[in-house]
Amino acid sequence: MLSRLALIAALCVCLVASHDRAKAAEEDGAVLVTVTGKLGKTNRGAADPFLDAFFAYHEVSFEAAYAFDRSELAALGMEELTLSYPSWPKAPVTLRGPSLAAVLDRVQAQGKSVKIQALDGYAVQFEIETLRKGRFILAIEGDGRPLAIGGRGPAWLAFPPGSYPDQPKDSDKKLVWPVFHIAVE
Ligand SMILES: Nc1nc2c(c(=O)[nH]1)N[C@H]1C(S)=C(S)[C@@H](COP(=O)(O)O)O[C@H]1N2
Ligand SMILES: [Mo]
Repeated sequence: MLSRLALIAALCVCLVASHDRAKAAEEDGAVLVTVTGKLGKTNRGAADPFLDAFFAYHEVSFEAAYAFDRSELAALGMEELTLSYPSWPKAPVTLRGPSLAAVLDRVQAQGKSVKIQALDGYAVQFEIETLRKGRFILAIEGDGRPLAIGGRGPAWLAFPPGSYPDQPKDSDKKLVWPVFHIAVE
């Protein structure tokens, strides 16, 4: 009797394990955004001089960092922002992604400001206080589709007009697209 129970238990363990593998294969796990700098919590080690070539290209080095894949960003809670700036096409764009505040909380950000950097090297700086007060999201979805590389993806820093002190009413210049790196300073 006992051995039959043990067999059933072992079978269950195997089934759960293979289910987890299937799930892992479904979520591709590719990192979209990496947070570096003054963090209380990290989930990866130092930049690899060979494999982390794009960080090296941008002269970004780190001993530890927090790497977010799509599912981990989504798990922070998807906020929705329907946005339009005067220079944009007439139809507003609906963007979804976690709030910057949620990202900063997850990594236990300990600095005063953050630099948000795009693939082309374009970067903007914000006081953490400003990010926490406003409606800043790290959008990973636009009009129902994942933001793609070649488009505005992997992530787009989005916020409505009037989100930071002295933001000109019509200016979307700090809405950084192809975001891949956030440095807490
Ligand atoms: N990565 C990246 N993001 C960027 C920029 C850029 O050059 N590179 N330009 C900024 C500026 S100056 C503006 S006005 C807005 C809108 O740029 P677009 O009109 O090229 O979409 O994106 C901002 N985000
Ligand atoms: Mo601009």
